[in-house]
Amino acid sequence: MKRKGFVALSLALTLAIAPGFSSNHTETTTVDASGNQVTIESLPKAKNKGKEDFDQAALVENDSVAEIVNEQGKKIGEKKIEKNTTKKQSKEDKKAMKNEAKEEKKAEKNKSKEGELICLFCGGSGGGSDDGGDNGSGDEATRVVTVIVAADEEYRAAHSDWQTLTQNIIENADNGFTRDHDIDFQVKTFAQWSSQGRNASEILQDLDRDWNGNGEDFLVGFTRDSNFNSGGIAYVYSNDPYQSAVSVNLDQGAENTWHAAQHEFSHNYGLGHDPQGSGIKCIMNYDYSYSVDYWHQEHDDQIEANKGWYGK
Ligand SMILES: [Ca+2]
Ligand SMILES: [Ca+2]
Ligand SMILES: [Ca+2]
Ligand SMILES: [Zn+2]
Ligand SMILES: [Zn+2]
Repeated sequence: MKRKGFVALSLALTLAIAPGFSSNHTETTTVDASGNQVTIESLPKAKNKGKEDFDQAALVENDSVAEIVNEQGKKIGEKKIEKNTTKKQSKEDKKAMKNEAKEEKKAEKNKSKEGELICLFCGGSGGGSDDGGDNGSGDEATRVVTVIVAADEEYRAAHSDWQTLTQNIIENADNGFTRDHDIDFQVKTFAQWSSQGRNASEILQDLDRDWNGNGEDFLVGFTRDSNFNSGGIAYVYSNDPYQSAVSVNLDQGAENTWHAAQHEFSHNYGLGHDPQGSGIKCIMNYDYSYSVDYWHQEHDDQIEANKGWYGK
């Protein structure tokens, strides 16, 4: 599907390809299909093979019903999504999880103190002044953000259960957002997508042209296209985008893919990367992207600051 005539424009406006500090790192500034000035960030593929399948049902924060649509945008079915909170039902449990995560982070911070002594340019909270933790105030309302999932032809061919699988990936990817930022991602649409492009950036732009504009907060693609030369890729916005925020994840099995999805959603909130080798434990550091599900303090702050971009 080709809906928009922005192709030539976006290509013409591709401004720069920065060399970056690692061979895997590419950064491109361009304009997306809705006219946002964006940076494209890509995540290398995982080094380790994570779990291929989910061994338990994902934590689903709320009931919802999603539409299934074909490549032409025509509704061809519905999928009921049921709340599943068997792992942590109560507010108390939620608090406990949050505190555990905070403790874990603090421990990590202390561990990396020695590192900070020799790392003059690590920036930020080197002075040990602590963040005072948790913005204290009890429960604010959870912010619900909506998602359209688009699975490409290669992905759908490999996974007859692609709707359940991608749903589980989103519901794992949002657990960190819910725990640390009270943001609940809900899938509203499952779309059939035909992916085209010579590399991950082009495939991201293809998804943007094909499927953006149906009103959800996030448009996320899942691909097995052989030209997709990355683990995941996303637009990084510097302010609230005009339309859906876009990312694409490669099929790397259940576990690696949900980590990538959480990383790419974080880019959509404006987050960049932490320097590799810095020891900063954060999903935005390539060294930990496939192994942790939380952010370091400054990135937490950035998500809080940009939370209002999406949902309500
Ligand atoms: Ca979830
Ligand atoms: Ca959710
Ligand atoms: Ca394709
Ligand atoms: Zn990234
Ligand atoms: Zn970070």
